Amino acid sequence: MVTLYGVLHSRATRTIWLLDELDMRYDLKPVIQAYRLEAQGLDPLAPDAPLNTRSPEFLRLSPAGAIPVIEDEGLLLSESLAINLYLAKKAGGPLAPKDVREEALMTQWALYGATSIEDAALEIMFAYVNGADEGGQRVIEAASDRLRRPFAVLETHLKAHSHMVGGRFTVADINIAEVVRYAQGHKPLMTEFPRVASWLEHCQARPAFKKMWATRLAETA
Ligand SMILES: N[C@@H](CCC(=O)N[C@@H](CS)C(=O)NCC(=O)O)C(=O)O
Repeated sequence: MVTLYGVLHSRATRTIWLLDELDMRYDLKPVIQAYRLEAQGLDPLAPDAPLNTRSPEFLRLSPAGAIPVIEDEGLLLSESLAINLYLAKKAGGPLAPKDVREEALMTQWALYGATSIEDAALEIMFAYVNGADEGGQRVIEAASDRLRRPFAVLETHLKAHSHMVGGRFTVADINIAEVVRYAQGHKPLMTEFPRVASWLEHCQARPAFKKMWATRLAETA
């Protein structure tokens, strides 16, 4: 069985969504971000601290000190988008690439999401989490400016294609949806890209996303 280290308030969401889509059993071992403990005034290295991204035991699994990480039959793997591509390929079926060309396209979109979208989208999400005050609004505007070009790429792609790859819902949709989601709270940006917005809503209407989201909302840590 796959062991997944992480919490739902992290990029582990994308792997949990995929695991449920694949109906793959997994064991979730909670590992919280060290910075979240510090924000609560706790020392991540205190003997009674919960397992966190700076715990020596966790750093043995993830030298980068980042969640999510999976352990599967002796394979230790980090980087959420790579984890998802691996799990989809291992499971096979419609979410996986059907050939090397689809695999190449799925890799292309995962890298595009990570390098051209994720950072700016996260800035928007954190600005809203922190109350979107005047400084936050400036961050949101600057991040939106950086996202207009990659979102236009997605918009053009989704005008011609129902999904990211292969004309069906795949791991590529999960990987891009989970990166775009960070900017979803900024409605003025999303309304500029109606195809992206409707594709995202369609992805998020899937039972596996809803299950993951309900679990995330219930997470106390
Ligand atoms: N590119 C990595 C990023 C992993 C990452 O930064 N994870 C955050 C949580 S979403 C983390 O563990 N931060 C640890 C910390 O800052 O202590 C991935 O996609 O897995």
